[in-house]
Amino acid sequence: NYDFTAIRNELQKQLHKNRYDHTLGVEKTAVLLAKLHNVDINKARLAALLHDCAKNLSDNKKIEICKKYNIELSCEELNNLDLIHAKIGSVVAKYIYEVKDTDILNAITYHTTGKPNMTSLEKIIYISDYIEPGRDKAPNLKEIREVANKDLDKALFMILSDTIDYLRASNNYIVPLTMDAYEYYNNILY
Ligand code: DGI
Ligand code: FE
Ligand code: FE
Ligand code: FE
Repeated sequence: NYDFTAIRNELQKQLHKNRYDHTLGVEKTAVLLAKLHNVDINKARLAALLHDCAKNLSDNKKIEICKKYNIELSCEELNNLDLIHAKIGSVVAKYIYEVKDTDILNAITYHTTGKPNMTSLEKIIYISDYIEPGRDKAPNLKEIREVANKDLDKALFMILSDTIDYLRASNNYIVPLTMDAYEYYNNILY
């Protein structure tokens, strides 16, 4: 019952060309993973399409939306507004695109950091964001793509691990939720 063509057209207006192309790559990958792992395909498609819908909003617009919807921001988030495009994207999906499904909204909210105990849909969006065909810079992509077809938890953990390594190496602030997700999946897998 969602008009995916209308949503794509709107996103094409809202996003830079490279970001729109990335979005279509995530859509394709998420649909494929949904089929392989028995997840609702239309939910995966919608979450994938909207996951970065707030990515190219101006800083002022992001802050305006946070105020309007009472989204609390930590100092670190205020200093790195790109970190909150996922949270804001979820709010935009809810109030502008009229998405009501909380699994879809959460998949958008947690697509950058991950979190402990994710649903299959949340994992698929997190993983698809990292492995879609347009991505080529991250290490181990070939292996992670193969693992993702068989084992979502394992692929998720590989991405969390590589992301944390990368953030440490570049002296970047690490969101507590990213570490929580890493610890959680490290515990249940190993
Ligand atoms: O929006 P995308 O570029 O498609 O992807 P994304 O929303 O997953 O954002 C990717 C960036 O987010 C990537 O450069 C790693 C970064 N990131 C993920 N977890 C953390 C983080 N950055 C910081 N500073 N801290 C984190 O915990
Ligand atoms: Fe993103
Ligand atoms: Fe990501
Ligand atoms: Fe993305």
